[in-house]
Amino acid sequence: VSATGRGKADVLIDDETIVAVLQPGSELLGTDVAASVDRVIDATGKYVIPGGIDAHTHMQLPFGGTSASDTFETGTRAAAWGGTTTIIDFAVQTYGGDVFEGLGKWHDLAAGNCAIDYGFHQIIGGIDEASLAAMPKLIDEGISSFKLFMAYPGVFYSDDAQILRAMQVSRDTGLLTMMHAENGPAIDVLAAQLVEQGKTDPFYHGIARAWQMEEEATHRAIMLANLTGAPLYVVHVSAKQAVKQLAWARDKGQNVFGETCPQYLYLSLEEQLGAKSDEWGAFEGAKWVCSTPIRSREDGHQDYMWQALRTNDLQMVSTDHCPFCMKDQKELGLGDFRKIPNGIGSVEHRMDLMYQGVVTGKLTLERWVELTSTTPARMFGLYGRKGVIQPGADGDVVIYDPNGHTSIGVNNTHHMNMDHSAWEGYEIDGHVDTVLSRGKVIVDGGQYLGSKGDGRYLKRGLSQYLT
Ligand code: DUC
Ligand code: ZN
Ligand code: ZN
Repeated sequence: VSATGRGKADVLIDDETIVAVLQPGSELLGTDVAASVDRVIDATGKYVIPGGIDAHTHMQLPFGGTSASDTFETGTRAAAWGGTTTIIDFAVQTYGGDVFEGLGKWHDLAAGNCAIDYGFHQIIGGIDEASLAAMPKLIDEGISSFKLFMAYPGVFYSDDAQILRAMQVSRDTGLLTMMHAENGPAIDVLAAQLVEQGKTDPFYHGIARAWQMEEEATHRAIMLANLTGAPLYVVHVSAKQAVKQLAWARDKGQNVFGETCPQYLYLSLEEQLGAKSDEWGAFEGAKWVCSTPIRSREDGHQDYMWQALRTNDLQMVSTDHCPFCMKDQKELGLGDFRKIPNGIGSVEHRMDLMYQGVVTGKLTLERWVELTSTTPARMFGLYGRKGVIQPGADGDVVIYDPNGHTSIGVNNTHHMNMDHSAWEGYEIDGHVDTVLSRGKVIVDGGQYLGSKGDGRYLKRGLSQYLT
């Protein structure tokens, strides 16, 4: 299955590289291919797809007084289990810090530890003369995109003047501007007022981060991009109103893109409000605290997201994988939702959760591949090597069994370094059987066969969606 069609074929891999896609039983240079190879993997009755590309992860991210609980080692291994063979993580520069020092730190964390190939985006958490001057040089480092935050004042936040200046660099260089679009200063006021009223449960996180805050920031980002001519990619879109802003800008011809995440397609504020456990009481809802927040099902956000994926008003699905344990991490926010570290762990489940869109008739098989692999490769300058099964591409191949079954959750031994799962109890029609990373079988028959350090750093080119 590719983004553009499906058919029966044999995939021939030599060492790390796909060298041919052949009609079944065909001959190559007069030899019977199947008889002359070292190993045959029989994928009869299953889908052979390009390995998943999760273009939004945060391994080991320092956040909210703690750090995301998956290391590059545990997080990329979990990704491999779930049929993802490439991640693009976010290196971090903070206010007053040096961009290349931040990047160097991320290289140190990842190098030699990853199960699958990885690239980086650069978070610019402090726009000043030094970081603006450094940004164009990121391209030589294989980094063709940077992320700004309209949220989190005092942490990663950029004001409009800073955003404008960074977008001018984006326009001039072809670096893709990625935006966390939420009005952080207004959200922080609402959040403080809720806490003052004694509304401290996790559910109020989503009330403070109202859809108006996302729609407004998305519109502002679009207009700043329009003015400067910067290409814009809005991350983790969760409000239907924000999607409408993106669609409006795209319909005018602006080079704007949107990503959503599985949590915004499945999880809801209503379920978070109703969540209670013996262990945690209403604080159970902390498992689903992330930003942008999960939103009301009654208001139709989830249905709208699925539709937008069909109609290409949204172009990609990434996870924003940013896991925290309940113990010692999420529980920092007991009594004050503002102190719950924001994030959900899903890197292992994205391919399965999105495949359910195929099972339920919301997506075609081809669209599934496009949203999870091919468009991410094109968007972030990896296409040709990644995101496609064709001669010359890396041998990143997943064999997916539509007749298999996957029970998700920590009690079903997920591989992420978390003491809970936001997805506990989800039952998947389908199963990741075999995963190849650059020709090496790293997951097969329920066994992990890879090793730490298999994954290499990917220098990315410019986005293939630049106009
Ligand atoms: N959102 C999250 O949920 N976690 C990390 C950062 C972010 O923007
Ligand atoms: Zn974000
Ligand atoms: Zn993120």
